[in-house]
Amino acid sequence: MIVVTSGARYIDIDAYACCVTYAELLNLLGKPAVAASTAAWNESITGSLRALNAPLRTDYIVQQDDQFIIVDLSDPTILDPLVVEDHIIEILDHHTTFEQYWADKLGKNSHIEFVGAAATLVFEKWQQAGKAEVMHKETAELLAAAILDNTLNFRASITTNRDKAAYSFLAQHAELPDDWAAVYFTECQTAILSNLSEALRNDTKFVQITGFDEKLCLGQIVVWDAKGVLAHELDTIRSTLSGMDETWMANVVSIADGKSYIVAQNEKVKAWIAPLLHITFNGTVATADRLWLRKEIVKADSEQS
Ligand SMILES: [Mn+2]
Repeated sequence: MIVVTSGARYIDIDAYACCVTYAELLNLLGKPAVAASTAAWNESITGSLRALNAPLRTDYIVQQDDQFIIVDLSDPTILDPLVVEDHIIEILDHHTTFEQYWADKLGKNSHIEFVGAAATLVFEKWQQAGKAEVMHKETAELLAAAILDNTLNFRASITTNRDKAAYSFLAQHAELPDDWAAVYFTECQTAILSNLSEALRNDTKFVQITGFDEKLCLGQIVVWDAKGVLAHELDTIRSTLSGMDETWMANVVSIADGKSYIVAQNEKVKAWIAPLLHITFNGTVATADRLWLRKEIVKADSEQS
């Protein structure tokens, strides 16, 4: 059996959609596959999407001869605990850092490409297999949501024309309404605010930053409109992240106004992020003139060092 899976701690809609829809494609092509994950699901997997009941196994027992495909992840230190690393046969991801590691191990089966969503890579697999036209509507909807979410409604700078082309096909195929982005992201925001601490903990990564001995605890939430969140929830953001690590920062991504709001308290963190994003702090909050994804911040940091 081929097990399609992703990261250990939590999965977002991109990882979820990739696991489910790639396993579906492999089965369609006569290769027995199962989507499986032991991770928590974050708020980007909305109630409406969960209600589609895509088959993602949370209780899968690994067999000795299972092989693994990793999607939306390439950091070998945070693979789902299901994974036996030596049995990985393919990677589809869009994060930086481990390109050479997997190229050495997997050769042409390592597909790490800097598109906006890993879901775009999976969609292209459907196209290459000549199966896109027979895709279920629900499958198209999951992939479309993943592309919207990971590209922040195409406003993130990592967005490529490949993401736009994939979304255009998928939205039409799933017959999504024109205002579907607002509908989707508003549902995400409502879920996030219903338990902000948990949402933040489920979307926090510890990243190595230039000039820091310790890793930075970098929380991120993506909402439709951040203004209310910042007016009422700053204390929650502060207490949640400072409870995880002394060296923390939050990236509050506001899609409707196309901006990132950076929250930080530690002076060293502020002194690092302010020139990197060309922002100025007013107390603990700084407003960027554009959207930044966490992975874009990490990339910008590595490029200047
Ligand atoms: Mn992704």
